[in-house]
Amino acid sequence: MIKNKKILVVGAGGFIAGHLIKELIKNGNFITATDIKPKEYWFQDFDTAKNFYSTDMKDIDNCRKVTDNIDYVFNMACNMGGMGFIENNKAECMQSVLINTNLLIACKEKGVKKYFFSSSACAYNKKKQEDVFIKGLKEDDAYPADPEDGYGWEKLFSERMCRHFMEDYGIQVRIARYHNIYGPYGTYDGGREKAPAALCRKVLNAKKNNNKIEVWGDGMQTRTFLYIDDCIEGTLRLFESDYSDPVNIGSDEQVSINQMIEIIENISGIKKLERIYQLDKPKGVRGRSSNNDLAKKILKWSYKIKLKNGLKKTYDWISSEVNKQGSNLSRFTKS
Ligand code: GKE
Repeated sequence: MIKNKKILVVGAGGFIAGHLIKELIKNGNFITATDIKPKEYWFQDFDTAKNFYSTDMKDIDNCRKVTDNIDYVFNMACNMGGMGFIENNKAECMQSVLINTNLLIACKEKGVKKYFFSSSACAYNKKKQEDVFIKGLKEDDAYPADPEDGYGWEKLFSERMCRHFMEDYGIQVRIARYHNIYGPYGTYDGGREKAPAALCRKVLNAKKNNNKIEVWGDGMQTRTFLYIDDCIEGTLRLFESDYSDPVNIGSDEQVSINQMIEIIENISGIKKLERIYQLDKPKGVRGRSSNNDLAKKILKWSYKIKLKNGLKKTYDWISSEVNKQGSNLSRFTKS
């Protein structure tokens, strides 16, 4: 367990980082938190973490300012979202490479000991994800390189940048490839949302109007989805391990989008909705799953929360948010 350390979390206003900071504070660490979004748009608030900076970490001087007297850095920052965002903002997504590169340079200058990089399943070779149900992707399946356009290339390039900073300058790096993380405080509207939250929102809306649900693609495409609590546990175990190559932090509970919609319909108690399949919408790969053999072997970690249980918590949270504030888009649309 990481305790009593001075930790910089970059991308602190985002979904995963918000949950990570909560856990790090609980374990008695001193957090410096940065995000490009103004603080009122951060997904979670942390009054107990004294140092907040709303600043652009693509700028190396800003990276230098916040890495003074820091033990560990978690780089959770990138301009991203679900397929609806990354398919239409490739140049924007690629620029996140500036955050990781400048942050590593600053860490090297300031003598930061250990560095975490949040990579993604989008780093995997697309050609290995062309069938609906595929064998879980193993870490070596990222090569030969053919990642998701834009966002996936940034993640793969930044993984290698981390590796070379370790080889050449000795900074310890830890790299997780996240497989579609979902849960409360995740974006559920405004264009950056991923499928679990988007479909929860759509089922909620369908209850209020025409009992129809718009689905991107034919609904046969498959994914695995990891609940946020499992993600944080796996992330902290990886960080505390001595393993510096990329590791899958994901689930191997592979479902089609149609199957996920059925799970959400059962959670909501609504009768079966009429599916409207939008074949022109962003679809990403045809099939994806995470092979967790390496995480089990080196981290003694695997996910615990089954999709139906995680979706129940997510659906209930989104429902309460929508009822509380209408759709609280303001927090999710400010970039
Ligand atoms: N976002 C969204 N919204 N996706 C939908 C919807 C909808 O209303 N309806 C169906 N889908 C389908 C998409 O067409 C895609 O085939 C699948 O759900 C998953 O979409 P997603 O969650 O937006 O994103 P992907 O899993 O394809 O890719 C994401 O993977 C993550 C890592 O696993 C990336 O967008 C990143 O968020 C990240 O790299």
